[in-house]
Amino acid sequence: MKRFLVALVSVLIGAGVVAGVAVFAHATSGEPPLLVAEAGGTVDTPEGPMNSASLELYIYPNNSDAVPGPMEGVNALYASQGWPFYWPSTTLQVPANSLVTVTIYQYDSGGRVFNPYWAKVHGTVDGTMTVNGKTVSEWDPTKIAHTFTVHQYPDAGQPNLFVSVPLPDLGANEVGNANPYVDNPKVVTFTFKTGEPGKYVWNCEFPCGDQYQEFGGPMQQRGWMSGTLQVV
Ligand SMILES: [Cu+2]
Repeated sequence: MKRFLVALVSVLIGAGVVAGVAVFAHATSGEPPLLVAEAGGTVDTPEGPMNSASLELYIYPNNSDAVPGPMEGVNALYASQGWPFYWPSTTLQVPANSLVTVTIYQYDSGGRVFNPYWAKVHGTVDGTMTVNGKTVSEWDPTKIAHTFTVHQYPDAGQPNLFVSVPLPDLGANEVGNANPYVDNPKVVTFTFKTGEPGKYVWNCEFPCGDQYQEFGGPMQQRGWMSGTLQVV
């Protein structure tokens, strides 16, 4: 009986450690809550009718009383860093086999993107986006704030999905520091097609962080300038 109790206790301790590690890992991963695209109606396309959905995202230059920024897990530790971030979440879900329209309200300043490839629009319907209502396929590489760039895992056996749009900057003197920051953000819209379900990652390819080549800080911390895109 004693041996049984010792075994039972050690199993319980083991389970407790596993549960503790799981809770700790979740707390430190800082994955923001899931943001599900809003379903739209059926749209006629050259390939026939398709479902549609839409997502709205905001990019703020820093957090504020009105917009606290990502606070999940370890992200709360970075709340005072003044990092730029996507809002309200970087954990995105969109429907499969659909036309997904994303609108991004961009409130941050920027500068030159190292690689002009990221100043061009890739992977959207017609290869275009709109900026404040005007249709374009690229932007001045010296006036980029961030990018929204969807990749897939290198070894993923799922449909290819690559979408990247440059997000135009505001002039440094145009950027406010309190919500709503400024009255005239750059408003970017673009539409892409999803295929069968898959799990993708997305990030910003404009080095808006710190440390090595400005690719540290918010660039490498989930919840700020990178996240996941689930196609379901
Ligand atoms: Cu960025």
